Amino acid sequence: MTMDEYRILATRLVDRGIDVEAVKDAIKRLAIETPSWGYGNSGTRFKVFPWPGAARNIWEKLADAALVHQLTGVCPSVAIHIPWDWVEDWGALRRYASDLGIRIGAVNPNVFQDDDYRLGSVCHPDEKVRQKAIRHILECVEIAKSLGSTILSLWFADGTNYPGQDDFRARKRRLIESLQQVYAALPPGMRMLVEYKFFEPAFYHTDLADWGMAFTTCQRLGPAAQVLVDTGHHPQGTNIEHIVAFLLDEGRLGGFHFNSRKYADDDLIVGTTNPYELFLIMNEIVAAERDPDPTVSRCAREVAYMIDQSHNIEGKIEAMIQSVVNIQIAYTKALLVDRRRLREVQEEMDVLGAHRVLQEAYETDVRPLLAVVREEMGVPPDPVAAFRQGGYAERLARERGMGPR
Ligand code: AFD
Ligand code: MN
Ligand code: MN
Repeated sequence: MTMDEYRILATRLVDRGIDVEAVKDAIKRLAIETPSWGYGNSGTRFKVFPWPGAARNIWEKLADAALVHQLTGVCPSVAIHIPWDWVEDWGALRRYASDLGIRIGAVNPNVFQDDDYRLGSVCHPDEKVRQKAIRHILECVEIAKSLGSTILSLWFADGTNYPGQDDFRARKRRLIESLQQVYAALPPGMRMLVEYKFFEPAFYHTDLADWGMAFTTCQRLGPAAQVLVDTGHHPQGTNIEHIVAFLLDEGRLGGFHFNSRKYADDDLIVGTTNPYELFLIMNEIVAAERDPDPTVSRCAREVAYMIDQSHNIEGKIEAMIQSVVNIQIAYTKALLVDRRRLREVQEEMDVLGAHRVLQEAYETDVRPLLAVVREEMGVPPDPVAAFRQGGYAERLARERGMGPR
């Protein structure tokens, strides 16, 4: 990108009445959390293709996350997953992250891989299994406290594979009773984000299958419980931006797990299969940030932008940087929507006029603007190119080899 391209774009934006400096400040404020599990080898149930240099433990995952933050300037926190990222000394991990210039973000309990969880965890028919899951989640609350984390990120694989296997309503009540025990242990300032998923690994029903079930569960728990929208967790054709708007208006949008889906929970790089949907999601958030209702505007401003992807055939770090860039592009385009004009044409019930206001923002190539913002932040104007030209992948491959499969 050249300065001439930026000047031409900035001039056009000013002509459209856009405060370019305010847009640049908003871009700099957008913090994106990367997941520790995105840096290690991962795959599908068919195969894990090891990647040369992939992180082999939490220390290497944090080092890779710090590199992504160094090259993008907007990824100061890393979500961790317990027990995958278990360490003896949480204080040492917190200091290690801090020395790298990053911090630990959301803490994700794992109540889907232990053999005891074959028939579920917090919804399991056996009280002893439910209590085991609750104890693990409570332990994660303590870990979050010792790491200075303010987000407990909950996803449950709970569900059934056959009609009649279990009682839907009994499972719903077990879920609420279990989560009420966790909610009671949340320290002030910590949020519980409740994630839904319409199927997998349960194939007949999932206990938290959609946004409505997660929303209702959060309402039953209390104000520190909010919904986590994983963009890969919806049936084909779902209008995710409408769900986002509804949750924002209720003050219950806690955050995202960003990825792309073509058919199911494909965990692909966010913004690659449907960048328009990502823009429309960001458009709802940017609009809500300006809502006169403080519940709505505060919720929008506190959204946790977290990536949750599984890079099966591509390099982990490059994929993560590309994800961050794609999120920044969508958010920047959403900042360019002429909201006053949009409201005017909506009130005039000018159907296509209103649609074109969004299109005008979406069709704007914002890369020159992002390049200048990055230079002002002291990071490379093209972080993907910087990674590819920096020799990082080759060095890590030499140092780490192929890692665990
Ligand atoms: C899987 C689940 C869900 C969860 C993630 C991390 O589908 O998205 O958030 O693992 O535990 O992708
Ligand atoms: Mn997720
Ligand atoms: Mn998922």
